[in-house]
Amino acid sequence: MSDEATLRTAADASDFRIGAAIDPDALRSDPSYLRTAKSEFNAITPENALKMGPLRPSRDTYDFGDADAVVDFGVEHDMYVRGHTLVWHNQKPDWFQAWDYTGDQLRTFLRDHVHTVAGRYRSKIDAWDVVNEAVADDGSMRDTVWYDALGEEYLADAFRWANEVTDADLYYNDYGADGINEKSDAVYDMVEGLLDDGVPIDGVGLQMHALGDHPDPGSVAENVRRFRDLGLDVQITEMDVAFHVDDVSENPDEDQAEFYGDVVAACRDAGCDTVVTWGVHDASTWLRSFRDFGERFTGDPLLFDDRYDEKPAYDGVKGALED
Ligand code: 9MR
Repeated sequence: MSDEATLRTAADASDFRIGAAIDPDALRSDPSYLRTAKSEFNAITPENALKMGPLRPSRDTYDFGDADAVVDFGVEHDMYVRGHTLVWHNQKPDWFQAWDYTGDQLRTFLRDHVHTVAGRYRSKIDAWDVVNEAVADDGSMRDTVWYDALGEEYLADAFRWANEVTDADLYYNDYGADGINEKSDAVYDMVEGLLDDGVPIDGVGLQMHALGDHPDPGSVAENVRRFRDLGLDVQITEMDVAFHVDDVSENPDEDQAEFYGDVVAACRDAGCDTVVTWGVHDASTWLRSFRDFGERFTGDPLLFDDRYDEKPAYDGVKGALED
């Protein structure tokens, strides 16, 4: 393969998908961002535009402007589009806080939300994170507004509602469950239970926010395999790689590159064909602006630097694809 090959052509050549989370404002305002996104990636996920908060200015209305912009960009450039996310406890609309709902009202609201949003993108979105982060770090069910008002049944309902209106593959997505650990054991048990109940779930998304602690790639491969053995697809959905600021390795760029490459290789060997990075370039990472994360972790977790130059991590991923 020639040096002119982009990540995208390398991914296409090995039947793999490399994606990035996308911000609609950057697409509109920054030509380098747009050029990098479309030439280097063959998959995208709207980073925030499809979440309930941005989509629902009021209880009865939708604003699809930003979501359409990102999804249409992906379709226009022949990319695999991941939808993120239909049911999550974070990024709910501001008005939600003051809403004194009954359980029935909330269930109807959530069903209409899933039907409207998943239905709108029926032919455009290839995979949906139907439910995001329903499991707590200790492996118990996370105590969210949905769980609190609707019970555990909200998970099965959400997948069934999505299945009624879209042909997309339907995913459960979570963080901290990348390798074999207490939380991924709990996710495994949960999705196995959903499958036993005939719930239409197609896959599991491992977010892979490798912040400070980087999971062992061998353990990631083992984890991917056990979900594959259940008959599910597995994708790495939100990858970024950072270090604790007080524990940065001697060669962070090389270590980051090696980890990226190892994860892509492990994922591929274990039967997963998609890795989405959580942003296009370091300047657009959530880590720099999110609560105290920016103080705790190095803020250059992606494949392109602030000037859109390729980093060693870029070569790490490309090398793993070309192997
Ligand atoms: O990257 C997203 C950031 O811009 C938002 O402010 C934040 C809100 O909670 O969500 C970030 O994305 C998260 C994703 O939706 C779910 N997994 C964790 C991601 C990083 O926090």
